[in-house]
Amino acid sequence: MGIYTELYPVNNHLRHAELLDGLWRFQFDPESRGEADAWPKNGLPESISMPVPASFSDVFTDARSRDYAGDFWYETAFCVKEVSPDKRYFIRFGSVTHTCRVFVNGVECASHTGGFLPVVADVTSAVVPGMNRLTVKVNNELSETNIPCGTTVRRSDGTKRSMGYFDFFNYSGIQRSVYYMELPKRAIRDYSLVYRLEGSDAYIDYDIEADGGDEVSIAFIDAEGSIVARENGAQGTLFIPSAHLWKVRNAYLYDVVIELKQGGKVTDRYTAKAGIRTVEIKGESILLNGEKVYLKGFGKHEDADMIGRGFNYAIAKRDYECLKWIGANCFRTSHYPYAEEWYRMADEEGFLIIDEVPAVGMMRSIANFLTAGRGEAKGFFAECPDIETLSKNHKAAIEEVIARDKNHPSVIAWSIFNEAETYTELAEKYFAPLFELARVLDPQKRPLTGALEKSSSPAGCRVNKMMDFICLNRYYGWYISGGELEEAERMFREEMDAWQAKKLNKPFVFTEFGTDTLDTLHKLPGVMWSQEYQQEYMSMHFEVFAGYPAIQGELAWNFADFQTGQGIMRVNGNKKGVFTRQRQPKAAAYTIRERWLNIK
Ligand code: CKX
Repeated sequence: MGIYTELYPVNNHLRHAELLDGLWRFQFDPESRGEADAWPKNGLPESISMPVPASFSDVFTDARSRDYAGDFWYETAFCVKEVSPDKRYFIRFGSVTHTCRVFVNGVECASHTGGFLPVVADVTSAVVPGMNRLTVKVNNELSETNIPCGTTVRRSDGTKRSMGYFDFFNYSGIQRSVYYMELPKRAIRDYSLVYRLEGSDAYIDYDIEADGGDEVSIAFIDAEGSIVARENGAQGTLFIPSAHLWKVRNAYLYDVVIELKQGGKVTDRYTAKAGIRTVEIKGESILLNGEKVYLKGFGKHEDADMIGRGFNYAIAKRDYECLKWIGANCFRTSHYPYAEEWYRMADEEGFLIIDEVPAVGMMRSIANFLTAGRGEAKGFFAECPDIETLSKNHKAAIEEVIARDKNHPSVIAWSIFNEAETYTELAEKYFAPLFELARVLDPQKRPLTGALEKSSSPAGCRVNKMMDFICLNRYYGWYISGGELEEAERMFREEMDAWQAKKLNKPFVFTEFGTDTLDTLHKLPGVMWSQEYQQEYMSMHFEVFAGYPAIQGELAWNFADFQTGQGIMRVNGNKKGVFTRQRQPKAAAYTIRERWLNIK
């Protein structure tokens, strides 16, 4: 089955999972002296307290700390009651942004590159009974060889400044929950489920990976608590007659119980939720359980006041309530995989997710939104200093996101990139093996896509042939013909006619369209940045969408206003939210709601 991110932590009499969230110790290390000075062994010498999970930036009141780039350290302690030869001990971080090394009692136990997927440290050989010191060295510098792409420069005073080739603040730190886990020495490591429907019956091909155990079993339990299917063996097929299907905004979840026995005794048990559903692309349609589905929703960010990109249940819950209120059924995890809790909540609420890897910024441009919005991208791959390392990190993200999210019914597609160069031979060569990899790795063979900016034109794009459905990010009426909606509509239709003429026989989904809008500005007639203009812009798009049957989804940009770097085009962030950063509706939210509640 490939790599493990260790299964999402669960607690039962055989598995122990303890949250280490709270106030940790924290220290910047601009001269990178922490290792030479043995901080992992001796402790952080001048630390301050820092909340986990949260981005570090917005808790500070000075700009240098907020914008810090370089090495920084976190430290906490955890308790191991007894060290048993029958157990293995782990620390599991939801993510550490962007690279890290993990030490327990001064011993290095793991390192990881990539800031949006789990970091799992097997700390078995480093723990002692009683209190243990956990130290994490983090680095948040951006480069062209890791994703998301960007660059790190030095200011005249020698301090570092990271500049993303992307339009969101480079929030970093320990932004997701951290668990201390005790697992049986021989444990259930991974499982995958693949669904086939025949009439109202479901067949579930399963594959369980467990340490040295062939006495493995799996059971599906329905909402009433009855076991509806059970099989023994690491691989096999479960059969559920008259199965309850997981449907859009009408989710039915079964409990899955996987057990590992040794000598007739249960030695490990893993429990999870599962939703039975199929996803496929047929011609110009997206089918869920064989039925057509039209995607309505947003590109989002993990972004909020104070906590930055830190996961917070209340914010996620509010977001789902706003999504329900407005009539959405889908979102794209632009531009990186989100905290696992988002997917668990989507599974429960019946939302569809286009799961995106953090491959954003493959375009050498700091004001990338202008470059991409106007189709003026000059290319990236030809000058990338080390394309092999970039590709290795990109592949690792694909591998890890599929390993982590493959069993979520909410995940209906993988997005391999956002707004990358796609119109050169180099780009084609770069992306072909990545799409291939994703196809091989996903047991459910979900559709693959990538979000195309304006330079990826119907005539020039060489990557859309690898995609099962085509995602377009377009800004007619904003970056192109801003304030001129009639002219914008004409140009928009021209491009759509050109796509239509290609007869690709694939669905199109708009993964971005929107206008920066100030929640304080009203103007009649509408002008750019006013709430009225956002409404008119949306209405124009809805008319265009209706004219092209291949368009099978509309994910507006963005769900909510979000923080970006500073610049003359950004007023304390990107204001394309249909909701404010505090999750209150702008006027366009009502226009959209009126439409989406009426699209069945
Ligand atoms: N797309 C066409 C990527 C997003 C930006 C969005 C914007 C751009 C537009 C480029 O991350 O926020 O400019 O609003």
